Amino acid sequence: MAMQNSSELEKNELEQLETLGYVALGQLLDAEALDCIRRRIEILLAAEQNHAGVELLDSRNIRHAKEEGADRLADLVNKGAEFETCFTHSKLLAGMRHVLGTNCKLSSLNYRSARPDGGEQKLHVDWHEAITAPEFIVCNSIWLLDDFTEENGATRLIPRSHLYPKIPDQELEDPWAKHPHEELVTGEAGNVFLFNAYLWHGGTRNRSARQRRAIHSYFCRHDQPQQTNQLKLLTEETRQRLPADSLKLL
Ligand SMILES: O=C(O)CCC(=O)C(=O)O
Repeated sequence: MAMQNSSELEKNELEQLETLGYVALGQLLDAEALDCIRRRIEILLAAEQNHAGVELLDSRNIRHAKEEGADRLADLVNKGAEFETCFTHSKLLAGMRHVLGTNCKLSSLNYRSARPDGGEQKLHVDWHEAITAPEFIVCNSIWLLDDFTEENGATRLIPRSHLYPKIPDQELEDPWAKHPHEELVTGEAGNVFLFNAYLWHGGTRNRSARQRRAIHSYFCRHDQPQQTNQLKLLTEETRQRLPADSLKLL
């Protein structure tokens, strides 16, 4: 693991990221920012309809199959200034750089909402294999746009599993089943969790009557292809708006 220490995260937070595979970054979105993001998302969902999420590719660059029970939006970099903080926040970058090295870049910035009675996923990692090299290649974060509770489809994760030699599909008889070591990511809207993308994780079923919304800000090592080709998709408007430091992350 690259060891980019940063004053933005405490030593114990970086240690937790290394040993457990995830860390809570705290409340990084205030009520006003949350409101702006939620309103923009409503507008995008209404505008994109069946096309929502079409830019989404998996870790082998294959178009993501539509997920029953969940709504998706992709390429948020080009879809509003509201989303900028989700890939430029200094605490997020400190965590990403600690795992991936200083020159890491944004791989994709997407939205996912678990609809009532939907959202259940098998345990998986966000890469097609377990870690094989001494360094990690991808790292993810989840930005809570609603409170995440035991009932509403909070993400589950298995602490320390980023170091396992196998991925859930190879190791588990039933990756959909409840895992004895799973923990739920719960917290108030506005909180952010950064997790090593090799950590076994997945959405759970939303048993509430309301959607459970989140943004995933996913990074990769500098020498890796991005999940969304950010420079190819970059619009002139976004290029003009973003400061040089943020553009570098793309
Ligand atoms: O939104 C969530 O709770 C997890 C989503 C996830 O892990 C995925 O879509 O790969």
